[in-house]
Amino acid sequence: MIDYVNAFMARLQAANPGEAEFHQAVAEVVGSVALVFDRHPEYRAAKILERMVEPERTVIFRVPWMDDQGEMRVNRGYRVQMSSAIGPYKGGLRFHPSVNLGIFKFLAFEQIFQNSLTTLPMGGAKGGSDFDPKGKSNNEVMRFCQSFMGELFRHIGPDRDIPAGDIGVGGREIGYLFGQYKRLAGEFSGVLTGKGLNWGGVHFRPQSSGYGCVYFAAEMLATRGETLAGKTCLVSGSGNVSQYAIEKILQLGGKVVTVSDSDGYIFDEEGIDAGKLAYVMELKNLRRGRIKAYADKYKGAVFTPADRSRADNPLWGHEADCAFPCATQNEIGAADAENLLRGGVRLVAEGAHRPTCSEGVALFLDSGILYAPGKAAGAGGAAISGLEMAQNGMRTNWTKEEMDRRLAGIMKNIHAACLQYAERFGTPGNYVNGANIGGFLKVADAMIDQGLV
Ligand code: NDP
Ligand code: 2IT
Repeated sequence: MIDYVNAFMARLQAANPGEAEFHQAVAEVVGSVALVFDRHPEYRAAKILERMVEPERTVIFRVPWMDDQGEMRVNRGYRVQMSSAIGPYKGGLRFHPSVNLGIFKFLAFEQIFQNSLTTLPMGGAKGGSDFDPKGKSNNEVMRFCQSFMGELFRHIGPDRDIPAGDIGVGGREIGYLFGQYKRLAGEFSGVLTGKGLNWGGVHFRPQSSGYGCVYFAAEMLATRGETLAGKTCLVSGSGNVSQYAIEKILQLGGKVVTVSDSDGYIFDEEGIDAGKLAYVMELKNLRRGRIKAYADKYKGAVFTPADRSRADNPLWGHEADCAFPCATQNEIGAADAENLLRGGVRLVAEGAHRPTCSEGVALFLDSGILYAPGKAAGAGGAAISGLEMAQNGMRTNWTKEEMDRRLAGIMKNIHAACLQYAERFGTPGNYVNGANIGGFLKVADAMIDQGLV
């Protein structure tokens, strides 16, 4: 089997040169799925993996727009429609200067498995642009979104492809994108998720990714007879996922001592309480400020600027019980993983997609700590998006309590499925194998049922 895995990866790298994040994501899945091929050669014979790593469709387009000074600007737009085996394409839009085709392929590939794990009928996709919303006025963001949707609308639809938010795309951007889709398509439909509450959105979508990640962590701790109460937690990022991960950790009695953005991180030894979290939400969501301001307001807190020349990020060097990486891919390098283990971390639950590098994942798995990959622990957002699609189709409106109950139930089921598949394929307690195999089998069976697609 090792020969098959090596040959598969060599072919993938040759066919997709320079796409390091995509190679990394596929390598992990191939490693897990090899356990399935050992017992079920029919999946290998049907070339399921070979088909899954080839996007069904990729669209790359020009996005021209005008800034407030009247200057012409141009960015690049992307949509990678990776798989529609179990439902219409589904996945977020990311607006960030660091993106490229390889990053969207990695994210769209991850989304196939994450969406499959939710048990809801959604395929996998991802898209976005190298546009940076930071420092732009609302009008600039609106003009950009309108131009972006001017092309994207041809490729999406409520039964075809349903984008959502991701880094740099929140409620404001979804509103502008939806408004433009509605004009161009001439229909009011559930084409995007993360919509406003009074125009088709669901209660709880903003909370869902962060809350879901902490519900998953609580399930993991329960397998060892523990809870989050009294645990010290490191959280990275200060956006949508981080904010609500912190809120839920606090509700479950944990203590959060870090928060970050791309400029650096805050260490608050006293803990970020509900009042300080409200300040972070206001700073980030309304004033669109930088996290550094936290240390000006709360004198006990220390801001450490990001230093990309260092091999480690000191945020992960603090002593703690649990870590919740909720910012971006590869934010936990090998040195960070070592520091986390040295600092006493016993649980890592990923809110972001692949925030831990491959060496770091191997270290966590070897150490025997509780480690959950983002495709499982971060699935709450996708799950609630799936319910938003159902709500739109039924022209109904579920209550907040109903959504929270469903979210907790879905995270519990994903947790149980990960453990069950890990056990069945001979690696008990390995959430990486459990998530990859559980996500894979449902999609693979659908592909076999549907013939050569
Ligand atoms: P936001 O844009 O709301 O927040 C992103 C946070 O991460 C910000 O604090 C941002 O800092 C920081 N960040 C982004 N890029 C970098 C970088 N290159 N280096 C350091 N910090 C960075 O995004 P979300 O909270 O929605 O997304 C966070 C992660 O969670 C992503 O990996 C996303 O794919 C994943 N995710 C999102 C879901 C959702 O529903 N929104 C669902 C599941 C997963 P700054 O402000 O400086 O850019
Ligand atoms: O990464 C993610 O799960 C998202 N950005 C949200 C996906 C979705 O369709 O809601």
